Amino acid sequence: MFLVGPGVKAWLSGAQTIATRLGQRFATPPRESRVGSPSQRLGARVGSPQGIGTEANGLAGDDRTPMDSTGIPMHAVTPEERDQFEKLGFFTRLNLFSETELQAIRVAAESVHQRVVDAADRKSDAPGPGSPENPSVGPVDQVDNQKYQEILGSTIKWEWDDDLRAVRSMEPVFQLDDRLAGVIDDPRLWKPCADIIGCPTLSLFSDKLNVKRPGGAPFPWHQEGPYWAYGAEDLERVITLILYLDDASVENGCLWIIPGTHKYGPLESLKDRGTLGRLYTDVEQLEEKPIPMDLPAGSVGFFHRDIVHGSQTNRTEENRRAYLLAYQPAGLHQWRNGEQRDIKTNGSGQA
Ligand SMILES: O=C(O)CCC(=O)C(=O)O
Repeated sequence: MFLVGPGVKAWLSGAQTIATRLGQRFATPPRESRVGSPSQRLGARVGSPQGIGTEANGLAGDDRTPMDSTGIPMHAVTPEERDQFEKLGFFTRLNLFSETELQAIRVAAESVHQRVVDAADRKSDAPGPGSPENPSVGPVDQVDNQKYQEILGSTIKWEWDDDLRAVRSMEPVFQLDDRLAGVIDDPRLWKPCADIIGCPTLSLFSDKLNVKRPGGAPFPWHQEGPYWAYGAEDLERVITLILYLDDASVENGCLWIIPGTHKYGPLESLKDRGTLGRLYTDVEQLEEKPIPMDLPAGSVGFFHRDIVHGSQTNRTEENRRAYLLAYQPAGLHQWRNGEQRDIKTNGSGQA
């Protein structure tokens, strides 16, 4: 059965408007897709490991940016990082979170995943979708080969393959676990974003947990900007990041990005990929080459909302989990649920 619920409909109609507005901006003849082609392995080298230091994370004062012993703000963006962000649309920082911290975040992620699956399974026994017995679990909306469901206040994207019975992504998710809420307030994550967007205090725009199980499906090439355009209050000042909870490799489906593509703004979408094609980027028009963001667990990639990115199937036997956050200036509302969640600038982030 083809079901599209109100949430997904609103999302798609917003995306359609954007796709229509973009029109025929690029007339370059199609070329072979480059995912999987030989690439520069910039991922592990472009980052700078400064700002690291779980133990050296010393927060000065209650309500201020953490300072080092000389009064310089910690976690601040370096001129090199800023320059790279402007030119290429991203920078990375390696090993920002320790194994102990990561383990706590993984436990939180798995507990949330289990709650969602349990809630959905209980729902399957209930008499029909959206039943009053369980209002926190909505009906399944199927769009092309993807299934969406509202569960416990989160939009769940299920794995394409029903046999996996796993979630691909959940957004928002921090409301389900305080340990994730702590990560959002971690200055190692928000401070570089505050510097890039030039705003000292931030609010959460979106938080998303991507649980890529063995065999987990790819994410086609896309940009975040067109997804977010119709729901953001200050799209120009939304910045996003990926925190890897597991080592991310080409084999297990790390993120791939196409450096420099943020400069184009929203790009033309795919015409022949069903309803969702409007949200995927047609990469045949691009000269730039993709690179894998293959980084160790605990590393973070900060990237521009319009950089083209995607990922491949997890072809290993291990999980490839990641927590993705997007920040915006303080006082604005989240994308999915319209609620306001300002960043606590005294957050330690200790999960
Ligand atoms: O986690 C991944 O593999 C892809 C993430 C992504 O591009 C997204 O969630 O927008």
